[in-house]
Amino acid sequence: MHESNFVASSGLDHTREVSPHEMANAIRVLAMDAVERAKSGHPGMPMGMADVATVLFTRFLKFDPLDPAWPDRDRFVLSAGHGSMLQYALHHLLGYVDMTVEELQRFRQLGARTAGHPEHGHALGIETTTGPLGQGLATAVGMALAERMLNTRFGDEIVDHYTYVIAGDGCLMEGISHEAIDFAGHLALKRLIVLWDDNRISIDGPTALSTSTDQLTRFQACGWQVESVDGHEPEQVAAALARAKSADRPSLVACRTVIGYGAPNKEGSETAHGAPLGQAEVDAARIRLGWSASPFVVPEPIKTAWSRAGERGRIDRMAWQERLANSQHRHAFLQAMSSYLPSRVFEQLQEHKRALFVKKPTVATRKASEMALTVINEATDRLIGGSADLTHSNLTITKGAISIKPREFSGRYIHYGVREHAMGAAMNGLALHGGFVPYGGTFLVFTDYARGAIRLSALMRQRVIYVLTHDSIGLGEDGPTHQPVEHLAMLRATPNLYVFRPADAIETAECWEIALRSRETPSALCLSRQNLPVVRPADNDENLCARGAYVLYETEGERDVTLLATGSEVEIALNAAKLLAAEHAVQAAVVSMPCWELFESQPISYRQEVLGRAPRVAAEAASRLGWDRWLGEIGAFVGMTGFGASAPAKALYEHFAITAEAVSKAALSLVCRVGAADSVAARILEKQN
Ligand SMILES: Cc1ncc(C[n+]2csc(CCOP(=O)(O)OP(=O)(O)O)c2C)c(N)n1
Ligand SMILES: [Mg+2]
Repeated sequence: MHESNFVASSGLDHTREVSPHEMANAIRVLAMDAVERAKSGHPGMPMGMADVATVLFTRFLKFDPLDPAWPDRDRFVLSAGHGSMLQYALHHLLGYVDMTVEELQRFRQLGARTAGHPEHGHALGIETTTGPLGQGLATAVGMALAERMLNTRFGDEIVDHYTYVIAGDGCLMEGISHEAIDFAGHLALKRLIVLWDDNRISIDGPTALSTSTDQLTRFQACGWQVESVDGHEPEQVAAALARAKSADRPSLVACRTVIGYGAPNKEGSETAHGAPLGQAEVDAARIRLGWSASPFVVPEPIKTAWSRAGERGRIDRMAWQERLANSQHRHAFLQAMSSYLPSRVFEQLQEHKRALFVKKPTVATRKASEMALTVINEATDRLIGGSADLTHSNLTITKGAISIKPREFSGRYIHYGVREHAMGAAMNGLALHGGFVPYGGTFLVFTDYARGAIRLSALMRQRVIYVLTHDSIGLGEDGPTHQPVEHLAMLRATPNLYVFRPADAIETAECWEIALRSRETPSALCLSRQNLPVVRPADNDENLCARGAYVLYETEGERDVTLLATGSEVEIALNAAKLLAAEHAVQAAVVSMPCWELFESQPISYRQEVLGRAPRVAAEAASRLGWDRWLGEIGAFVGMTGFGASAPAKALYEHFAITAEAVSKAALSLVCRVGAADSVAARILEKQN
């Protein structure tokens, strides 16, 4: 099949026409050489998709390697991230300055730009980190959505690009793909074009081992335009791409390919998927492809043809810059694309905080979040809200916010549907694309369903804000399926993620401020369903949550014990402190700890000052895991030891003994156990007499 691909490509005539197949062979050879040198990697996918990628990058994709961040470039997402050498080979051939041949030779080595899977920020032009299959596809939905929303705001003159995805069988098998295609199809999200590497092979062998879905029918049922082509016939691929570009909906192009194309003994089989081909097979493939050049060497005419392809976008880019320079939207567009939010957002939040000190509202922190959002969204249109079908529980929509609808992208609120994972990934896409700060809501317990995307928000250093309400047994009657226990620990274990659990309306406003200012860290705002009083005693313009933890209530004399708590349990800790003082003459300080990560980053002197030297008791209606970091050797913990139950919140707090009495009892027994007991005992005796 496709014998025309196997043509000699090392002739010395530098002026002759180079065929698309020869250009594709450059990708194939670089991919197999790099994997061979690294003794690790995936040659099959780049070799199979080389023809498709050549058509896309030489005839369709709008980009300029000299300005990889050009805002109106087309976005390209390699959702099948294991085929990373496809992207690295393309970048090298197209002239991305950082993708030198040395980088290809250092594929998968420490510190190389050519990481095992494409990582956003490691090399120019990598739009998103991929590898967890299906994520790229769902992230691309967010990018395509961002394009449409910005286009509505700024017009075709400035925003006019496409989002292309290469996805494999694995991406389409993953559940997240269904959330993503269903959602994109519903919105009629045109300009999103998925090229499916339909090679019918995955790691275990033929995909027939585990799936018999008719993918075209599935996509079609979700509202996509679909067609199928021979992925080794460039003209077929090009014709399909042209049709996809003019579709009024998202498009799937199923590209029938042969994995490991060109490797005579391994092509078409899973043996080409994820291991070096072996030198003998690489040599045989070279002969088959008619490629006599040494490893990592691309013959001159082919190299030149690729360089020319890399220059295609330059004129477009310069014309765009000219249009922008003369556009009435210039200033607004540049501001929108900057990662800094207007200062009025923070000024308004400060005003809001002052008003809260006066009113001292007793509200659930989810409500306090809505109050903060109302202020923020009035001050800027940069935030794009949403929820996974829990809008009125998460309180994520603000007054006047219009919803995004099919073919209508002027709104600023997204009904993601019951699709937590795709919501997280789409928010990553919105953030990566630029122009927006996405926030989206679900119940804290369902972060399990969005975990893959949350992890990538953190890894990619994106400002994505997760609004996670119903943050404990305090949600009550819905029961243990809905009551998070281990989720705070899971989120806190995730690097580069701020996990906020504010105690009242003031802390909530402060946490929102930090989340918005954190341009390279995503945030998880864990919020209560139940009402909570304002616990912050004194009016203070300083954002105390920014220190992660602070002393909310200090004892007059030396502390006997320090009570640590977050969120809804701060009120309980304060009551426990009162109880300890009134009934036992025990001096307890109370520390609110809305964000461990920020506290961890404070100078040790501050941490010591806050934590004090007295024994510590922590209260949090969640699992203990992680708390020992703050408790020290002799601390006590009041919280959950198993799953919750279905009952009114008050009954649950009693039942699971997360009460002021329980905290006070734990504190008392701790104080009696340690040396401080003598002086405390004396005071207790004195009181009793
Ligand atoms: C979420 C997730 N699960 C499992 C893997 C491990 N994995 C990497 S590639 C692959 C098979 C993918 O098959 P396909 O997309 O058809 O790629 P091909 O073999 O055709 O290159 C698997 C299971 C992964 N990367 N991500
Ligand atoms: Mg496959």
